[in-house]
Amino acid sequence: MTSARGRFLALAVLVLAVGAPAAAAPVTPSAAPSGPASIALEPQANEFREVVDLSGVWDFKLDPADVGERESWFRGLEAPRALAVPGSWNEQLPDAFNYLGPAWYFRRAFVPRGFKGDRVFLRVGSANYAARVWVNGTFVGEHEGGHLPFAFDVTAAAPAGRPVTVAIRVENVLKPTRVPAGNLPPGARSLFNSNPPATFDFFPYAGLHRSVVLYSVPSTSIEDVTVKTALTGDVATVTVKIAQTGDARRAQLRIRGAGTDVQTALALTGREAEGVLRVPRARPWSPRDPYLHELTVSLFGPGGAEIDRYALEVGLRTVEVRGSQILLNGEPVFLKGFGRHEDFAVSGRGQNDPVAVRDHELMKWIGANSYRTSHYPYSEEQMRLADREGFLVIDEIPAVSLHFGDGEENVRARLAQCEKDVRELIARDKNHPSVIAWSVSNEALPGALDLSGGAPKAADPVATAFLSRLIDLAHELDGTRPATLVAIMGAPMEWVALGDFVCLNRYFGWYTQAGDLAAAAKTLAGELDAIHAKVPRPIVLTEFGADTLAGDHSAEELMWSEEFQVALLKTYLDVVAQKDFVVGTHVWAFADFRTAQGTLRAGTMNHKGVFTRDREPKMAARYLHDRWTGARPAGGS
Ligand code: BDP
Repeated sequence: MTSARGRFLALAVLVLAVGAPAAAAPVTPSAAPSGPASIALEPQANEFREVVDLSGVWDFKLDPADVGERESWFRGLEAPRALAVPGSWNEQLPDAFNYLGPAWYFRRAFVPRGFKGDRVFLRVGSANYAARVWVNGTFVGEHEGGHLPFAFDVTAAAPAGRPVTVAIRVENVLKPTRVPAGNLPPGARSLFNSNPPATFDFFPYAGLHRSVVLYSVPSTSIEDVTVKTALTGDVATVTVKIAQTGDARRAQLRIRGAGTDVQTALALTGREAEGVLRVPRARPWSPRDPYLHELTVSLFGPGGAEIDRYALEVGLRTVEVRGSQILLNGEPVFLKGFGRHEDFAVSGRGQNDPVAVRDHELMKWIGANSYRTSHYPYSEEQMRLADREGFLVIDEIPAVSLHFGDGEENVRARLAQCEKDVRELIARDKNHPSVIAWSVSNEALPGALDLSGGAPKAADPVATAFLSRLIDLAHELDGTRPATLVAIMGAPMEWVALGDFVCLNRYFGWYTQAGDLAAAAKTLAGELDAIHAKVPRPIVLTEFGADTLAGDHSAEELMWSEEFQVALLKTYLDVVAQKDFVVGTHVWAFADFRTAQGTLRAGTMNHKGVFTRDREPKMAARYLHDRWTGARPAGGS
């Protein structure tokens, strides 16, 4: 048993073990960059807080010579082009498809008068990959890593009741030290030989992918809320830890819903305090009944008046790994669903709420109850959709195709970025009932890759220590959820064994044993048994699938045809149905998605979708619908 797993189980037994609070630098109003502010609480508007969403069409300019900063482009752009935020620039601008270098966003806005006397922040939902930010011409801070939000205190730079300018320089230059990496030195391990030179199988879209907002909070305010839920019989225990900025002495917690209205007062003697709410006759959250209660946290001033409030939707549920099962609310659960991407024509990786809503509708139609945020954190809106629609989500950091053979310094840089991603992800998503596990990497690459399904080679200890550190960190920050990593075919057993449950991506019958599904079934069955014998924990098959050209048909079930995709999925699901330790099947992928150019990817697309990129069903969608919604007993594969 690894130390990571040992520690997790110990915490799981305690159920309500208290996790570390989200990392948050102290915030001081000042014109100079004060370091990043907490991103734990998504901005919200109420009597005490205001939000101005800056989504829309911004001024934009590519900066291939990288002169913008020297020439003060943060004060305004000469001859700007128009670009929509959120949205990647690559498909909005036909001449910038492959451009990943620096580019500038600029827009004018107005800081509402109502912000007066409050602290004001600028929050960017996602800038891929690195961003530097100016407000009214003043540099306020920078951030590395796509897919996760960052915020800066701009109280001094953006006075209330005045016009404001926001300038953001974004670049997505592919580098070996980034996560995920690109532009590897010759000879370094990479699965893909593509243009742009990514190490991963999805297009490296660039730009402001989620909204940019200005928001205000009172000078004494709620900075963080961490909710943990436990169920004993029909009583739910909701443990709420709050952190404040300022010196309030009194808070109140209140939970409402399903006929419940329970509150408790909380005395504050410092920055943090914890209170417990007991909900009798609780209505637990589950995919079948994703009921959300409303939790409100209020702070009170010295005169007894309410001075700040934050509301949160809470699902009463527990998650646990026991033996070879994953338990939701104490009952074994089977994960049916997909690996997905945030990907759509023109908007690229930009937040596209209509597509997200349709995806969740289609997943419900098909009978899915689960997905993985492959291969990076999705928008906060999608996480809230998952909560309300009842999906069980494996929430993943952008650590795809990690490699370890390019020297200590690069490995160390990537580890630091991965640790930052784990911290930011858990700070952001820790209160979502839909999130049942953290995934700290997808398909880390062993030095020598063997796809045969035979006994794997021994691991590189540096790589094992790297991955183990990330699992440990997830456990340290959140003692209530399992942590895992997703193993590539041929991954060393030491890595497979690091997670609280095992996640495997398998492509027998496609990349190996091409077109031979009988051989694929045999290899898969044998390998599952061999892995379970060595690591007796639940297994989720997190990827399996076949590239399929919509409209290509063949009576012989030939590769690339719709018939072959159905046959391959059936083969895998039939094998899994014989293995009670396999507790989930995520088909790769939900929909076709854009990749970099390369010989493996016709039409610059990965075609393993069960739906096309515009969300039309292939034959496999109907097949899965029939299998997952109908004939098979509950808990089947
Ligand atoms: C796995 C990766 C995934 C790829 C998929 C494929 O995890 O990102 O898109 O295989 O090759 O290697 O389709």
